[in-house]
Formats: sequence, structure tokens, C-alpha cells
Amino acid sequence: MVTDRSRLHIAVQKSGRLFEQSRDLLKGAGLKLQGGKNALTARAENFPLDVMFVRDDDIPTFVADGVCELGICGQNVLEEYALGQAARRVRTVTNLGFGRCTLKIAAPDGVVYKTEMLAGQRIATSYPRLLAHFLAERAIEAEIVPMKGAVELAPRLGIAKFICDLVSTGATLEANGLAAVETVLASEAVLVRTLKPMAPALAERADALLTRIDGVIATQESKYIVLNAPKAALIEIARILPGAEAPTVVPLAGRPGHYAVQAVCQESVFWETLEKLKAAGASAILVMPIEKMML
Ligand code: PRT
Ligand code: ZN
Repeated sequence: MVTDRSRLHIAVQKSGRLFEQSRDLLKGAGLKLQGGKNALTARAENFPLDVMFVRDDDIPTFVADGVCELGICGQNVLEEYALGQAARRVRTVTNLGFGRCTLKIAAPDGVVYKTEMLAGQRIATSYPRLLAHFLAERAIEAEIVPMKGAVELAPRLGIAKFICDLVSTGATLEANGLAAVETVLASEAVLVRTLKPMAPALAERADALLTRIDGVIATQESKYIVLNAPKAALIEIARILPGAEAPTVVPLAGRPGHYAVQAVCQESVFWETLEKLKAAGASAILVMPIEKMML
């Protein structure tokens, strides 16, 4: 594939569990994407970036080879790929907070599990390298049965006794009479960057986009809180505000000893948090979403 070296390229899953949130992240970073639903690429109108829609399994290769300077994929896919390489050729820039799942070993319901039990057994998985690594670290020899999909059927079909597969809600395991017994890898979507050298102008564009993406991620959890409080309550209130560094405290006009407190909270603000703030003496508490943030 020949790519225009004056533009950035980001590899994103074409369809599947990561597609929507990957697209929303890019939109949140202000990119206006052209191209229809079935297009293989989309051009950003207002940023020198092309999006390439590919299968998630191919994303690490695209980024490692420098066909795309950036990519979004699950850590599961990334680590499985990396274990097959002599050296790491992509760098994880940031965790994206979506696509969370766990690669787990599962056993038939009712098995009283111990790790050593895996020795000599057949384990079906779509992640043979991650599983091999897990077993090697524990000096367990077992037979890995690679499968492309429908791994959860393997025990019922007599192909393997155990499986090693991604789990999010656990419903698939449950429906197949299996129970998760061991964690191999906790995963979420990550933004990756090629380790191939980039021309300085392109690297600058990548940095600019990554700064925007960091801002999008920061605003997702962050809230802006404004409240009133008497002087005596300020220390306790600052302690309760979740993930807020150095709140702004300004005197309230006409109410001696009372202050307005403003803070960016970089963690979730729950009703319980508001109740605690009120109990500590806060009043007129406002919680507002933050639209854009540049850190
Ligand atoms: O076509 P392409 O190759 O791009 O897509 P794909 O079918 O290989 O991947 P896709 O879209 O299923 O998943 C993309 C990524 O989403 C994965 O690589 C993970 O990083 C992440 N992810 C998050 C998951 C899950 N949750 C998940 N639950 N990927 C797969 N599953 C499957 C799992 O394999 C099992 O079959 O969902 C089932 C279990 O789900 P629960 O909810 O029943 O536990
Ligand atoms: Zn895939």
C-alpha cells in the first residue's frame, strides 16, 4: 500500500466492538471524516489525516510497518502480536478506556480448579502466544489448540478441556457451561504509535492529534464543580472533591466567611460525592460537563 507521507494515517477497526468508540474518539478530537460506511478509508477534511478501516488483528502490523503511524486496537491483539516479534515495533501511547475485557482461562462448571491442573491438558484459544507465555511463566506444559472463533464450544465438542478466551459480561461462558478460573490478561483499547521514524512535520501533526485525544479522554470522566462553602468547611471539601487539584477559592460578595469553590474533578462525581460535600457544609453545588480540555 502506498501512503501519502504528508498526511497522518490511523488504523481503526472497520466494524466490530471497537469501531464506534474509535470513530467517536476521532470525532471528539474535532476531525470531520469524509467517506461512506463501507469505505476502506476516510479522509479528515480539517486535519491532515486519513483513517484506514481494517480488521483489528491487522492493526499492529499496519502500525509496526509504518503504513499507519497510529492505530487503535485492543491490548489483547497488540500483545498477541508483540509476542510473535523479535522486538517491539509499536509503542502504546495511551489507554482509551473502552473495549474492556479480560483474557481468561475457563473450565467446565463444577471443576475445582488449580493452576497445576492445566498440565498435560488441551486448551483451546485464539490467543496461542499469550496463552503459551502464561503457561511458560508457570512452567506448565499443556497442549494449545488454536481456534479462530467459537472457542467456547471446544469443551462441548471434546476438542479441549479448557479454553482461554476474552470475557466481558461472562454471559457466553455461562451459556456454555463454563466458568472463568484464571486471568491471563486484562485488556482495553489503546492508541498505538509506530516506532518507525517519522518526518518532523508528520511527527508534529501526530503530537498535535495525540494532545487532542488526551483532552478528549480527560473530559470524558472530568466534571467542573462549583459550590459555596463556609471557611471552616474548605479543607474537608477539598479532600472530598474527587481528583481535583488546587481548587479555586474566591470570597462571596456580601457573605463574609463564605467562599465559592471551583474545581475540575478528574474522576467520576457520584451522587454520594455530592451528599458528602453537602454534609461537609457545601451548598448550591453545581456539576457541569466539560466540553474541551487541553492539558
Ligand atoms: O473483524 P475483526 O477481526 O476486526 O473483529 P473481531 O471479531 O476479531 O473482534 P471484535 O469486534 O469481536 O472485538 C474487537 C476487540 O474488542 C477485541 O480484540 C477486544 O479487544 C475487545 N473486546 C471487548 C472483546 C470483547 N470485549 C468480547 N467480549 N472482544 C471479543 N469479545 C467476545 C469474546 O471473544 C467472546 O466470544 O465476546 C464473547 C464474550 O463476551 P461476554 O460478554 O459474553 O463475556
Ligand atoms: Zn479480529
